[in-house]
Amino acid sequence: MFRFLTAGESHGPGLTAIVDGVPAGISISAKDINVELKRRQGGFGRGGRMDIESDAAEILGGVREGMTIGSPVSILIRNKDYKNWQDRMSVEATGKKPEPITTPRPGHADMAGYLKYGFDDIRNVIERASARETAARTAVGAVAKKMLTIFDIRLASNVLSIGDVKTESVINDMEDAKIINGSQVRCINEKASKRMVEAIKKAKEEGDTLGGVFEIVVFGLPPGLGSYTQWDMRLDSRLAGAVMSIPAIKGVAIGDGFAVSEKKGSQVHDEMSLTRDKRIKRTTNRAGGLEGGVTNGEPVRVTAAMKPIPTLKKPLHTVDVKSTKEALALKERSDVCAVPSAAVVGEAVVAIEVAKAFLEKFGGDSIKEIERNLSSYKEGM
Ligand code: EPS
Repeated sequence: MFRFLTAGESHGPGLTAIVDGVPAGISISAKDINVELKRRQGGFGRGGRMDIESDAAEILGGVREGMTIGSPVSILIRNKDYKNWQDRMSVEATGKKPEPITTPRPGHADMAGYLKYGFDDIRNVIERASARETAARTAVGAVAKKMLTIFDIRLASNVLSIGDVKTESVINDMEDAKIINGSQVRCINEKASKRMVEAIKKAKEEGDTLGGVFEIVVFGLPPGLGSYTQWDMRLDSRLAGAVMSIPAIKGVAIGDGFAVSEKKGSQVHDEMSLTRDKRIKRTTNRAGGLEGGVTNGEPVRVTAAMKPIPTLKKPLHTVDVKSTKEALALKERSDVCAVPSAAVVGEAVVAIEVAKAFLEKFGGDSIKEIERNLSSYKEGM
């Protein structure tokens, strides 16, 4: 079973991930992971922290001579910023209690975490709830992507809106991914990209933040991943859960999502016909590649809505939990918009779920074994 855990605080020494169930025989290097880490760090609207960090993975286990060996893959990403935070984030006891944070930001995990764990310093919550954790998940996603690429399964993401600036342009093939990588906001539509950048600039001037919508598309999936036989085997629900677990995501849709509720059945379902060589084809993919929670051979399409980041330069009203007086929320350095980064994280978490489902269906301890299983499945189709 492909599974993983991450650990680490945003301003602590670093982030770690252990990925278990990685088949033997995948060629991987820190460089491969770093490409994804760099993509995640980019995007117009990121704050000062990204000028400090240049995320780099160190692989500490599970890889020998550039190949996975079936053992757990262990990854470390150091936080460069830790050196500036040792007074507040020391792992070892210093005897000097850092000044506690007592003004929770509405919309952040601050208040919920403070109540849940009974802390007197909200810093303990901020540090782990921070979206910095997604760097570790992006690294895990890079391992999943490396495996999927062997089987010609590829992923791309595209920003569909930032604030009220929207585009209808969606990803049609992997060629589109190249255009998107060239956009400052990871949006395929050049005009919309420019307007999105302007919207972020304006929000920054106003001391505000912006959310948005992005899509993730997976190409090359064989039919039959996931299962309708149990609720927790349905791949659509697993993908939705994985994408919803990215900080600030408030909505996830598969295929045409919420829009299908307004339409008639004849306008929603993807009809089947035969090609000249008698293969079954679909003319539309409104289902987003999933029927009954199982891949149907069409590209899988997931869309996610991200709320604006809750750390505002022009802080919101809150209550100081120590003095119990009304106050202004914590004003920390932060991003103005992280939708393009979240889209890259979306690719990672979708890659992880797809890799899990792929290994459930074709699983083996080595890539060679998986190749045999896949080709025998395809022969029987
Ligand atoms: C984040 C706040 C900012 C972001 C951070 C997520 O960090 P800082 O407080 O250090 O300025 O930059 O994102 C990352 C560090 C990252 O790697 O994505 C938050 O509160 O969630």
